[in-house]
Amino acid sequence: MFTNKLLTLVLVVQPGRVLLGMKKRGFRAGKWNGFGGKVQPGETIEEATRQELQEESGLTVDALDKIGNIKFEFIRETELLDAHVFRADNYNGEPTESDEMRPQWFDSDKIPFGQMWVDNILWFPLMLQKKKFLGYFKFQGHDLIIDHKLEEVENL
Ligand code: 6OG
Repeated sequence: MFTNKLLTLVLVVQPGRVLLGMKKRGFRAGKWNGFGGKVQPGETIEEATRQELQEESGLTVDALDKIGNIKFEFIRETELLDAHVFRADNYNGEPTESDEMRPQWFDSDKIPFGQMWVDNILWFPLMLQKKKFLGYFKFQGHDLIIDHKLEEVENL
């Protein structure tokens, strides 16, 4: 039996730069990523996205654009991750380090892909161009993609 885990991921983008967070603890520690996490029961996906962004970066945002949906499967694991990806082009507040995350701006042409989940390098270019996409990535362990699909779509 496969179970589905709903996740959110949000990228805060400014002209020429993107805000990423270094995860400080948990089994995903040591990687730069957008902000996000699990959708809790009773929460909408957008509420969860705003909540995680606020907790992890200190920022609030007005408009959130839905830009992608990515399904992650891990070989020999039964939990599928269903990540809803958003982009925010405006924000309020100042990026603030939390117990969980250390936020930092990166120039759009200097994204630290070597220290990110390996799927990011494939879909970041679409995200930066405001193109919407659907993705599927099958991982062996945490560092190897053994199968994937990525397509640009008009609507999500
Ligand atoms: P937790 O709260 O569950 O954080 N996430 C991934 N992001 C990318 N780009 N690739 C992956 O490859 C990922 N797996 C998880 C989604 C979940 C956060 O991490 C992201 C959520 O924002 C497998 O520790």
